[in-house]
Amino acid sequence: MAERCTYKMFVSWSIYPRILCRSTCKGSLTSWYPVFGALILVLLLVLQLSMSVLLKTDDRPTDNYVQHVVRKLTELEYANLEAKSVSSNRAGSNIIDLCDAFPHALEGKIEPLSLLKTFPEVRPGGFWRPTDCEPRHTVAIVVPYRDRLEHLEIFLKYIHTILFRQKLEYRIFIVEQATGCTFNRGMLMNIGFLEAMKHGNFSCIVFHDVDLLPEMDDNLYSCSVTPKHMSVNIDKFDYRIPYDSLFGGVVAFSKDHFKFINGFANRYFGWGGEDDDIKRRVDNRGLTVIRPPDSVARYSMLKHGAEAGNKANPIRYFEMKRALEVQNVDGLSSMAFNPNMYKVLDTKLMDLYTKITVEIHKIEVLKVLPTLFPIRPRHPWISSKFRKFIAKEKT
Ligand code: NGS
Repeated sequence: MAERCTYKMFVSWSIYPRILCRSTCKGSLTSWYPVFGALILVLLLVLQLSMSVLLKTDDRPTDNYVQHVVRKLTELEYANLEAKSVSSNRAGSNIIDLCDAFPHALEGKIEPLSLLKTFPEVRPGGFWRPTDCEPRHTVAIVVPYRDRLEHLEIFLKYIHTILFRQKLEYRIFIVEQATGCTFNRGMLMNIGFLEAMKHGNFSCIVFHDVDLLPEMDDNLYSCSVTPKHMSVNIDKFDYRIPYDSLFGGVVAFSKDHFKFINGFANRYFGWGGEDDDIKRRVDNRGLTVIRPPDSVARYSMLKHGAEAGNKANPIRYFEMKRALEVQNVDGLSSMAFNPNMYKVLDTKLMDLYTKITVEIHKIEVLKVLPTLFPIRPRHPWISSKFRKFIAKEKT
């Protein structure tokens, strides 16, 4: 009888079996079965609830999946571009067709000979567009700069050579920070972006360090479906990426993506951290970084000693901790909110580039942030370091 009772309880999963077998079950474990049944039901409910909460808080595709899709897209982009590179220019036609997506002039490795070239076809301000076809991309190259004339001269020759071959409409903006304040790479890029938009309707912006020379001309200086990290393999690091999330050197953003992430953070004064910060901004907005194939994304770095004006930023790691917390406050948005953060001193059209000289006002930059250090320091020694730093900042 007891066996029959057990069977009934499992089949029905309800409290009825207890009523049904009240007369037959003899005060043994079986009398608890309805309680067990109810408990299991409650457990199932809790499980379902927690699953739905988990799914709700992270309903984005997993990183692995996104990376897989992006890798596929990159491969397709590079494979198809070559396939599509059949010349589309019809002889004798007045209509100018779109330039090839992967122009024939691209040779891969850049020969040092090209450095001897002069560029009479570049218009003042460093502007050029092909005349034999309609360019597919309108690109602003923005270079943060201070006191590296010998690098600038070499850089310009390399970059113009490549951009011609890639049949892009482009303009080069060198954004020079006037003396008097610690170098601020991120903010110079933001200023370069805002100033470039005054000179043309660029759909793509490439942010470029002046000491990096592209080695391959098929590393396309145009924008992809997501932000692109172009300087992946640098000779200085033996053509190996030093850490996986590196996003410094040369990066390309569509205009809309750059606005979407609120640009670079302005609060990094001195060397380091601003590129790691923008990578966090990109991730935080659900964008995935795309990279050209390893054989293409190769750069040489020009040698330089440590600069007096660009010492490592001692608080970069602390600032990185609040990267996401202040993403909406610190960036393009704060520059619109407080126009006193910088001043454009001069805009000059040079033979091969547009030179924008700016003055950065550190106090105004830091003023727009909620507080300097909202993160509670965990260790007393950090705390004293903080206090000293804040005291120094306020003077
Ligand atoms: C990291 C820096 C980045 C920098 C990268 C490579 O350590 O800003 O090295 O620098 N991050 C921090 O300091 C937090 S490189 O050797 O190429 O000048 O871009």
